[in-house]
Amino acid sequence: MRIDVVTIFPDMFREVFDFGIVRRAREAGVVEVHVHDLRSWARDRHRTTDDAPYGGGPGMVMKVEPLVMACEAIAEMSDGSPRLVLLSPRGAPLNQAKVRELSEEDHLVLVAGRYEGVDERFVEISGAEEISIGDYVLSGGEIPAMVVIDAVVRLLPGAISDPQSADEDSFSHGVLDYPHYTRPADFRGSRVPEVLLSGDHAAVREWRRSRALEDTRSRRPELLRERP
Ligand code: 9D3
Repeated sequence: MRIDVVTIFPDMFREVFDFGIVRRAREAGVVEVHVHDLRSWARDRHRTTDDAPYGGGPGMVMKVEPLVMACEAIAEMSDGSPRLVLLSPRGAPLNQAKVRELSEEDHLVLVAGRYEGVDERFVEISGAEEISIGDYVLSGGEIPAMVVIDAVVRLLPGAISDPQSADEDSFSHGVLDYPHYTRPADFRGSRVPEVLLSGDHAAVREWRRSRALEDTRSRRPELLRERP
């Protein structure tokens, strides 16, 4: 998979791709990530990428021209038309089903917004799909873009040494994960549930299944109601 990011803060991305699964996936040739400075497509002397909103109001709006130019240039870097995503608080909330869908693409272009928002004509002209990572206010789309990359890359074939762990996760089955324990069996009198020490694999499986359901019911009941 190829992933391109368009941002006015390319430096925010440098480090995050150098650790963990994303790094391993890059080294294995499973994914190629390119980060672009939107300012390279700003044509005026000050390389302006934002301007005041028509109709008034607070803050600034990202200009349509550099965004469209950037996406057109990036589309030409690969054959076919990439899947274009704008990270936006107005977007559809990200979930694991969407992550899985994105992970099946050959080429993703992620556009990180800043300021109050992006000129709506960019969305119309480019056909970008708007995605939010949740109902809280961040200062831009860069961290959401990193979230999408992290979630997508770990699903790519070859990114994780044990592919079972990718699909046994929370949300893949619509319930939370079961709780985990490791040594010591007794820490300050707090003991690991006896069944996990028993060696009875069927009993362990049943305990995990029931704790996962129980915890989902008490913490995230809406996951059970939304189950497909
Ligand atoms: C009062 C209007 N604000 C909308 C909630 C303006 C506004 C706040 C923050 C406009 C843009 C932003 C920057 N945020 C993002 O670009 C963003 C985001 C987010 O803030 N939360 C969750 N997901 C995302 S994806 C992009």
